[in-house]
Amino acid sequence: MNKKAIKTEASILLAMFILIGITGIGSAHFNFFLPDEWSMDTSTANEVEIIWGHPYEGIYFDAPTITEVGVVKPDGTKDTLSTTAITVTGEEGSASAYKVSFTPDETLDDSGRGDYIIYADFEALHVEDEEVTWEDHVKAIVHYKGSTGWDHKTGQIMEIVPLTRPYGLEEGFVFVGQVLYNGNPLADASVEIEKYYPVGEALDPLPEEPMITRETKTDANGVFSFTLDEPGIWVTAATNTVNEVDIRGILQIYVEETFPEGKTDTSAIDALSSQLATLSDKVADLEEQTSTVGDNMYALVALVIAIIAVLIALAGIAKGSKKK
Ligand SMILES: [Cu+2]
Repeated sequence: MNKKAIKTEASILLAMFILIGITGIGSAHFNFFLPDEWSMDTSTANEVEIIWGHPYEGIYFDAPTITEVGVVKPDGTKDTLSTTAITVTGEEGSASAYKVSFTPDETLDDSGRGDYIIYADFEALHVEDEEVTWEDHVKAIVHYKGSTGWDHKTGQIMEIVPLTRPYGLEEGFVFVGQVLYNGNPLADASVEIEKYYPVGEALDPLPEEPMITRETKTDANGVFSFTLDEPGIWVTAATNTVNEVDIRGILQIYVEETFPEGKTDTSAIDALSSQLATLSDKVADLEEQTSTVGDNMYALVALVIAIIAVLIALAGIAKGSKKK
């Protein structure tokens, strides 16, 4: 092999390493839920898919074994649920997943109105490619009419308890949560944050890894916060590494598309319009007078300037309300 060939081979290898780095081989796997509905109006069955993969990129893998799956009801009691095996199709092919279904419990007080926390615990799974062993404990809050129970604890070994009510949120809200390990606040823990995109809807090309999976840490009381800057489903995962196993508490948060539009406040426009009408009348008066008194020319110029200012203000308000 001549020198040139060796050089070419070396450049190809270097290019491959760079590419592997960019495409994010190191991006995080998460177990996550996809319920039919995040906010229920009727006491009907809510089907929940349970998927293992990269929620941002829409890449799915065969799901790890579930040890327990259930729902914490608004009164704090638990029902376990049974899983059905399903197949989901992601960006890079299909994978085994699960489905569970729950219905609000109408035998409870207030006909079962309140918050239902779906939770699932998984067996530890070693992922060769990423040289990590993950053991996930996932939860998500589904709202059914009443607002009691969203802060209930599931009692999972690793758990994120929301301090901000995790629904009725619009983009721009700040989310605050607390991480518990064995029921005690976990200080200085890493919390990863990643948005879910339906298959085929992620940015193409993908942004760099730090923009796909964000990270923050818990304070001395196990508390963390971050901004929900887009509508959709968010996956947050707190990690505690014990005996080389990454034990994770995962909480999902749903952010509404947009809040319904309120009535437009037109009071400022109305006030300026009436001012404009008054000024126009004065101009008309002055025009009559200027034919006889030349000194009033200055007053006329001042009034015209005032009218222009009011028109600019009106244009500003119109632009502002359009933006909303
Ligand atoms: Cu991964």
